Amino acid sequence: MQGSLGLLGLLLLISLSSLKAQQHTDSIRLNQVGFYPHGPKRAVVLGAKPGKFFIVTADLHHTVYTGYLRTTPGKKAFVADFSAFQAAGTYSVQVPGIGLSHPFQVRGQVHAEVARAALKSYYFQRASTALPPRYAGQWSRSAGHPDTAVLVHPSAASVARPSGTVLHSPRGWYDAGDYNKYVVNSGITLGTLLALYEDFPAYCERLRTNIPESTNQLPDVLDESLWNLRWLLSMQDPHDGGVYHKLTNASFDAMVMPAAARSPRYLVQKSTAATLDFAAVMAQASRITRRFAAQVPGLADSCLRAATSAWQWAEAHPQLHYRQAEINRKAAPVISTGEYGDEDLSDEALWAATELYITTGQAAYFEAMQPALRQAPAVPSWGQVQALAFYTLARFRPQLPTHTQQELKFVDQQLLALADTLVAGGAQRPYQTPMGHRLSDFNWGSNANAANQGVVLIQAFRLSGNRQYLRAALDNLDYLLGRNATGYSFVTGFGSKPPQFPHHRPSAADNVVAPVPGLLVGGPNPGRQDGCQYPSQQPDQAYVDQLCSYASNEVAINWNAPLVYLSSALEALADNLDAATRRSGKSQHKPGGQVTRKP
Ligand code: G3I
Ligand code: 9MR
Repeated sequence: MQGSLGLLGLLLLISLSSLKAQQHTDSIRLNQVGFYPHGPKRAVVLGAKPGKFFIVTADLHHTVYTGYLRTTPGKKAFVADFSAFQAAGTYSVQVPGIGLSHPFQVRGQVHAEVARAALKSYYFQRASTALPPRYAGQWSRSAGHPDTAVLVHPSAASVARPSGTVLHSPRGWYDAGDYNKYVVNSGITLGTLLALYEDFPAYCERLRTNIPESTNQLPDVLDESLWNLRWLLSMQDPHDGGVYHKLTNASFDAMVMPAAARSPRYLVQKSTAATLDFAAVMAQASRITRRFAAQVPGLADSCLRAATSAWQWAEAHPQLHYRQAEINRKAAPVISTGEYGDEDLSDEALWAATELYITTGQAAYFEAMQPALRQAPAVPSWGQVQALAFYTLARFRPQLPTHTQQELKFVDQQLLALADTLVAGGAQRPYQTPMGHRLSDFNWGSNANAANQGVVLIQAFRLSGNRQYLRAALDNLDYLLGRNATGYSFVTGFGSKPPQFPHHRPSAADNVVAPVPGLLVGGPNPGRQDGCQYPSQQPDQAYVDQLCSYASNEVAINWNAPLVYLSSALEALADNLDAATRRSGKSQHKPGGQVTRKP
């Protein structure tokens, strides 16, 4: 008895120690999903000394590449650059004295599944419908929030629709970890997803996500967008064209499944921000759905009518801000859900005017675009959408009338200038990314800044053909998938160390161990407004994978959209990355590294 226990113990010890020998260190930070065969490949190594690093096969039997660590300025970290290694397979980086990195793949279409899952996540966010196992797998669930009897809140009361009027406003996507539906945030989300379709239509035709509409003639990204767009149409008051700011509970639902959340829902005050964002998206959707008149008859016209009347309402009410505290002083019930308040609407007005101009060609909209057109754009966020107007102008400029060309040159120049500020100094930063170019990159939803910077860089590549922008865009995807100061891959279900406990009600309440996949969490946020325990307060490390952390670990539709765009665009453009690497020397004798042996 004793002898056999001893043997068992010995066996256990042997297997534990070989497990330990193979344990992956957190000190080597890299994209945990992988790399394109001919693309750039970098890992950042913490706590290392100068010396060699190795690329080893997953079974640890072969060393396939040997390189030298390069120090970063400030000597805070070392970079292992193995771009010259191009053979497909599964590998780890090994650094003597440090250990073995998380495994990664080298292969073509290495981010295809990330892109697909990031888009599919919107299906999981659908309100008012059941998600059957056929489409949702282990995350199938019953329908929640029918939104067929929504109440007009006193703040939204009008003669035609007095307080308490019951309205129909089903479908749409849940905003985030909560179950409310906010027009402003839907605006930038749809604008970004529709921009992906307009910039990469052929790629979008191939991007299939196994949703109920996958078998129809529309690309899935459009079908998914229509789920939210049809809800959005119902947020407009047909009597005057104004758009309600949000459809919301009075306070956030408990951490329960959608079907178990039954609180009354309200349409609150109309706002200029919501109405302008609505106008922009409807104008954009109108020109896109016009190409599919056979599949969605009449929709293009409905969208354009909606956009036009929204624009007119906003012209008549240019500064009607949604200020929740003010409303709560006057009206009941008190509303305590997300505010999405914005006091500067010049960018929303520019965006709406631009989309309407591109769709209709009417000179009045071109005039309305002045003078905001002359302002330098910023990386987009829910409250700052000027860049979305610039993306649209850059896309359509070649088809616009000659008299506009001089003025619109500014757009291209400014987008390139913005991209240049993102690229500048990247090599000096510890993680070698545009992300972190300013300390203010790290705020609530910082990961969306990384993704949106990536979108700016893709735009700059499209305008200039300069591959430096494309590589910088990939740097930010590498950041999101693990080459960052936390060591997490920030997309649920991807990489070896992804978030397990996102602030996402269905993931918390569904009794499934794995969270809903394809969701980008908010990321490092030194503001720590949730009051949870964080392992670090450093701006780039202030992240905690805990359910309580809505300020760093929530998910949101406006954060996922630039991830969908960035990962899809890189998939669509990956050949250009290849050529760039080959041009800069395909040599297996590149300084600093050598291919040791084919696996
Ligand atoms: O505007 C000020 C700026 O003037 C100031 O310099 C800066 C310094 O902190 O703060 C800026 O305000 C920030 C605001 O976002 C605008 O960027 C606030 O600090 C910050 O707390 C606020 O965070 C927002 C958060 O809601 C709280 O309102 C996030 O951007 C926004 O993504 C998030 O959205 C929530 C919804 O309300 C509800 N649904 C979930 C969703 C995701 O968490
Ligand atoms: O779950 C809510 C999340 O979606 C919001 O982003 C966040 C900030 O508005 O608030 C969360 O709800 C919390 C509320 O603000 C305070 N009480 C606890 C709630 C759930 O954690």
